[in-house]
Amino acid sequence: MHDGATDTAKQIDGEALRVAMAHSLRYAIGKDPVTATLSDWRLALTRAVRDLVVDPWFAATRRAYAEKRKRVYYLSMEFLIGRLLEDAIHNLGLEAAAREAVAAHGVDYAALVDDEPDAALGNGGLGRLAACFLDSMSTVGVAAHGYGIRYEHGLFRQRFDQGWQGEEPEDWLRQRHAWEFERSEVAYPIGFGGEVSPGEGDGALWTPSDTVLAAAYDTPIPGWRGRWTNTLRLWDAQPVREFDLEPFNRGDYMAAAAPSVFAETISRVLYPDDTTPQGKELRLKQEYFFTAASLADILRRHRAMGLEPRSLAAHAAIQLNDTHPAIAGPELVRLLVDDHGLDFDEAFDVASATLNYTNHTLMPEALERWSTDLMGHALPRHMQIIERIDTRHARETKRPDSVRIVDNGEVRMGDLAFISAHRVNGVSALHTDLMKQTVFAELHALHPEKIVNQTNGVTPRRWLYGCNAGMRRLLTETLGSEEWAADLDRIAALAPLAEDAAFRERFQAIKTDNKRACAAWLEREHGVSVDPTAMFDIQIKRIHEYKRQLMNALETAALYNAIKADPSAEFAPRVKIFGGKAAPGYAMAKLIIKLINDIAATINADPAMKGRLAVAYPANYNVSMAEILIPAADLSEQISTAGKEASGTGNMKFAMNGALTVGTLDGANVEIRDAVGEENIFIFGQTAAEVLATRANGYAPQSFIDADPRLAQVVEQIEAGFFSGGDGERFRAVTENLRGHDWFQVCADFTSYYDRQRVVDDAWAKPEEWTRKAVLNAAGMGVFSSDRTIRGYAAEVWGVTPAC
Ligand code: GL2
Repeated sequence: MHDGATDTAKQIDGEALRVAMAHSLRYAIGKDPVTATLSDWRLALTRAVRDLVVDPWFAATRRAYAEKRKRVYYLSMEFLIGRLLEDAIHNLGLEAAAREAVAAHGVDYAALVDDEPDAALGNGGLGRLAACFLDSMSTVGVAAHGYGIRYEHGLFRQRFDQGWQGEEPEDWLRQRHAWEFERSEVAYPIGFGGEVSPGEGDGALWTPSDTVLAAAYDTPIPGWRGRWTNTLRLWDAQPVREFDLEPFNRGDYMAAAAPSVFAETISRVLYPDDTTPQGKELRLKQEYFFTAASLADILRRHRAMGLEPRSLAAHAAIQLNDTHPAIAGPELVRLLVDDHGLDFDEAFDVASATLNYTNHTLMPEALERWSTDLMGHALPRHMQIIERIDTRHARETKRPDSVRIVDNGEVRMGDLAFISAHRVNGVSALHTDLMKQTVFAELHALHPEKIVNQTNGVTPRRWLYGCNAGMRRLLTETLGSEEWAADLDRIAALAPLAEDAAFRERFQAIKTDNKRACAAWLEREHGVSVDPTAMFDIQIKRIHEYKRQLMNALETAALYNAIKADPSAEFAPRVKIFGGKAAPGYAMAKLIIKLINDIAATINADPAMKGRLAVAYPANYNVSMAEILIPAADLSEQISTAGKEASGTGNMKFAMNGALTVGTLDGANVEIRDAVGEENIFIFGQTAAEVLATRANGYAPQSFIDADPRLAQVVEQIEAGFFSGGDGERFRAVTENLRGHDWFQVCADFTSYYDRQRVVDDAWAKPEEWTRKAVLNAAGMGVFSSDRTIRGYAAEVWGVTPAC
């Protein structure tokens, strides 16, 4: 591992960067310092930093060619990257220079960095994982391209109207995106619909009825110290011709613009559904659009190196991030057969040796299925190929009827992805085991070598070095250099220091500083005032019934009741913080948001709660908000119904920043417990097996409500409109569900959760002991660096050797 020796990033001092900024402001932005706005200055710094990325970027590309490196292509519908400027500055070791340069221009550095809009090209964990992987592939030196869609509008902006979620379009591209390079010469026609006629051999001639252009935009992704730099290539949908002249001449301007409207719709907006696909035609078109463009680009690069299409698997590994790009199997076969003249079997062998598939959820409703009508209409040639893949698989495995890709008038994309892949992976040990036992049980029995586990990770550059300056300094001083940021295993050296009182004190002081900064931000941006000495108990993630924000809200209300009933009782003073968006069409999730906000309003308005309990729900949770909240957390809520959260990644970010976890044995929580020790984490609730048994034995949530008066009281209060100004109707859907079905077993786990929270209270009462545990949590997090994850994929899925 490196210790600073061969860094390729050009070192530049503050004065040189100041000059570069002035130059960019003038010649790239076209502004003069007198009229420059904060955004102009930000763009100027971005351009100056981007210039410094270019040489290491070229160097990595040259090296990849010279060493004939096998390339990794990461196809993902989502890249939740957030802001890029500070990340690049940190990776390139430019922070001191950047601060000095910005100050020399009389601009506030923090305000400048904060001016960058979040690139919110993703919904949640899956998209953020893709962003962490980009950073890690560049840091460990895997020659890679990320491929996705350049959405004009990322994930919607959330606002609260009297506590109800409202949505506004997001427009991150309104200001120019100074990181990207437009590649107008790289554009591929992508067809839809139309007719297929037989061709030679296995080939066919597809004549699409509509065609759009996929145009490339490249963003360089520099790794740690610029030792390697990869490319994120996002596709923008453009019309093949801007407008039709004939209707234009007639004065029919709407008809004249029709071709560009159809084309541009494809990359207009990110679907805001997290885990539940809507089966909309536009979504299928988006999926095919970016997958087809990416494969065309991959094959072009392969040919440009003088290589035969047959040898693709030796030179390229393609990773399908969930089933969204699963059409890659049939598309690659189509290209190889129809355009390159391979026969079907040969083509399928190449495709299935090149493609790999990551599954991110077990919930059966989340596995994409497309009706054969829709697929046959939108992609007629692909429908033929899918049927052929299906028949071949059934024949080869001698299973003509079980496991069919095309089943009941639907194409099952999970099965298609599995069958088209060389390796299939789950994202935590538990998830991978459950995959083998449930969704892919039959396919696993037929192909026992395919499924492997690659437990998720997060990049320590953004999620520790970048977001927690205090911890960064402490770690660098303690570990002797900044290299821990690219070799997180070094953090294990903190473990013995958990016993050192002086060290604990410094560790705790950093947490307190972060909490103060977070409290000031909450007050300034969201108008909530909280006590920074109270425990910051945080649940931030998409709002989903299986994630059980409802259980947290019920526990909050029960704690409120307990404090009211006995004001002298000892509970840890807490600030409960929630953050997250609900899919706009997910009525129950939106109702849960309103309930949390109603409970918050009731508690925050009660003077008896002062210094004891407060609830904050800042609107519009995003990556940048996470970067403020995570370093300030004392307690991390990871309370999904066991067996439902494939991995989670927020759980890792919190523990890395010294928060303790209260959680179920779900997803990567299991591995976090193993890494930090059972006594340093608050596990509660049923196991995945117990959840299934409870359901199988005729789960009756009412019996759990009857058995716990604390839960019964809260449910009755909600029904009586206690938190909602006497409106007993508002949350009927919530309480009826709790008493009736309670699919995610909130009632079954409530008692165990409430009681565990009181153990958390006891632990909080012993600050030395709490900090000891917090240090041990951070010390155990080496394994949850996404660098480890990428090295795992490199060795076990892609067959590549990292360069760094
Ligand atoms: C998810 C899982 O729900 C989550 O547990 C996992 O950590 C991430 C990344 O693997 O993937 N699956 C999914 O569809 N979304 C996720 O966050 N949106």
